[in-house]
Amino acid sequence: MSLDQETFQILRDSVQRFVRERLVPAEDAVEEHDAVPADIVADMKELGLFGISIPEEYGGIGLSMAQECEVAYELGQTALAFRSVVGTNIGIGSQGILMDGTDEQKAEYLPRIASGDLIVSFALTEPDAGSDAASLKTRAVADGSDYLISGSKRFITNAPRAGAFTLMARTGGPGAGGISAFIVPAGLAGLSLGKADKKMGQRGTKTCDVNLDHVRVPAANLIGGEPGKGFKTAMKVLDRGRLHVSALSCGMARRILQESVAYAQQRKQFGQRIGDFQLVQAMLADCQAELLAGWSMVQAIARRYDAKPPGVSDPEVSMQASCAKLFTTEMVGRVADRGVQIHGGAGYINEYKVERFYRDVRLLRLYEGTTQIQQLVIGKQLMREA
Ligand code: COS
Repeated sequence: MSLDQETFQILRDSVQRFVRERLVPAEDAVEEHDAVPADIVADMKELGLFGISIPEEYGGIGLSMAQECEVAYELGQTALAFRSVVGTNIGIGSQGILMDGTDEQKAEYLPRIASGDLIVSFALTEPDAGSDAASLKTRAVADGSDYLISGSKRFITNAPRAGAFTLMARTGGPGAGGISAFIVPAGLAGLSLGKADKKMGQRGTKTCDVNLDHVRVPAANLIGGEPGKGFKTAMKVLDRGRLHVSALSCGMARRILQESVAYAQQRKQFGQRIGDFQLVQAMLADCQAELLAGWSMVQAIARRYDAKPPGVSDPEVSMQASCAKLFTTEMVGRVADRGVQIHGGAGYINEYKVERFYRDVRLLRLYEGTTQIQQLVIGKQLMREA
């Protein structure tokens, strides 16, 4: 699946323009009000951003992973809350349905996800199951032609906006093999949301708990129609998501570098621009080199991801996606840290973009698998290959 290069170029240019002309000027409002304005969400729909990863037959744009990464790179160059609005529809919320759903499930849900009329969240994490996802406790018990689902999900991105959840619950015994994935509509009786999480950064991004008390879900909503496959679905979705987050990290690194160069150009100390000092140039140079390394890595691995059959897991590619996430999310952390350093005291003041970005990027090393989980995935695969 991919869009022809010429049409893709047009799309990428529009996204670039949209980021520059619509999103960057709205960054302060998002920071102040902790919300992405509704007219911007409407424009995102118009641009087709909710459906970039969904095939054209379901109303999406049908980008390849490499193309999706290019778009994520552009969206990474502004406050990360904007990307978060479309992020779950593009990635972790929709992809389980696309990869492993039945034809009926795809036909019912994907067109509305692609248009942005339905926001879909990914509900894997629980109060006691974060990195150890296979230990999740939410239970789905068969009851006639339904399942009754009970449990609690934590830090669920876009839950307050969601019309449906791709939700992992235990239908069988302990461990990964006992987990199934369901499409759970948000309005069902017994489903309730916790209070909004107050986060360190990424203001405007909405997360909260999702609580389920005997929520009756038709068996037809079991993704793929077969129980016990949900953990693998979640892992495949995360492989993709990790590449997307890597591209996003590179985009944000680029923005922070631009902010830092601009500041170094105008700020004067000791009678000259601080950008003329070699110690400042060294920090800028390290940012540039690491950004180039990260972005080259993401593009190469995204092409390898595209070369394998869609929806099928390849342990080597999964390992490489983890390498990308490990490197790029740590890299943008270092870039943000240097960005603050270059700005000096101003970098600690909220009016300057680097102060916010410094807080925003901290999450990149945590969600869709911490750095340590990426290390485990990489290490395990290396040992397996040996
Ligand atoms: N694609 C497809 N299948 C995968 C897979 C992948 N990327 N990774 C693992 N699997 C399969 C394994 O092959 C195994 O299948 P079999 O039982 O048939 O052999 C099964 O899933 C269990 O795998 P494993 O034994 O490796 O599972 P672990 O419990 O050791 O967990 C980690 C593996 C730690 C990597 C996993 O739990 C993980 O990614 N945790 C982080 C979760 C996360 O990212 N959370 C973020 C929240 S979402 S924003």
